[in-house]
Amino acid sequence: MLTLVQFRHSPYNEKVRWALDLKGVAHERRSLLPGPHIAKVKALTGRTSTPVLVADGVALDGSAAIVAWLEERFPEPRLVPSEESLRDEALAIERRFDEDLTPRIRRPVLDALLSAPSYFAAVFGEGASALARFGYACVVPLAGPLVRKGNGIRDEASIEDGHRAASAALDLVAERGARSGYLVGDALSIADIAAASALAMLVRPEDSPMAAPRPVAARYRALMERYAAHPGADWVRRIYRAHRVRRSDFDGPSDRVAR
Ligand SMILES: N[C@@H](CCC(=O)N[C@@H](CS)C(=O)NCC(=O)O)C(=O)O
Repeated sequence: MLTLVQFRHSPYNEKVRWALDLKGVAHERRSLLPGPHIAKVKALTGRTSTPVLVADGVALDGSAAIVAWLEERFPEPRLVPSEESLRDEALAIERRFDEDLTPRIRRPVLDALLSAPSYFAAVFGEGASALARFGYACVVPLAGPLVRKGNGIRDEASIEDGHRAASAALDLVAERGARSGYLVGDALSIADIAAASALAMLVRPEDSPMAAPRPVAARYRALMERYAAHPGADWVRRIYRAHRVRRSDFDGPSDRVAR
């Protein structure tokens, strides 16, 4: 059995969940809260980042490495195009999001969430008991400086840089997605999944695992509204509607989930 150790609301975790769901891979999900995750994840990989996929006692981290591992063992449907030039293009877009755009977009997102500790707890603790969420909301302000530091949120300029990344990413998907509906070639690939998972932090497609818990905190709602009318946000909603379903949001074993 495979186990995905994850955060519920996170672009890299969403990317791996999406690949697992499309490929119909039986697995168990274990959701952790940011902060308390550190000791548990360190014990698995020696590092702290999620997602972590545990297969036969071996733990693998890094969303791109996990998707490549899945692609090799569960080739259908293909998420990495077989034609060489399309493959290079798709992997380059995945890399651009993973290494540049996604971490920068995350800054205004985390900044808005940290300004509302109980909403931060609602987002990351979705599915946990009300008591657990309340307890977590109390410690979020203490963890805030660490989360900010770990995500490069130093000052207003670093948040503004995140907004520039958000605009660049939305322009990219609006432009490239206008041809066939997909970023590379004429079928869904890891490029679409990496881009849509990252932009889902801002767009929060309804009826998806990345939907924003209601009621949405005011600063976070303002952030969502800032980008809602961008044509790139339409692309994200379209990709989610066509290729992602709410029922893929679960904790525990996947065989208990209705397909
Ligand atoms: N390059 C990594 C980035 C993963 C990452 O940044 N994960 C964040 C959640 S979005 C995380 O677990 N942060 C907590 C930490 O690193 O301790 C990947 O592709 O998986």
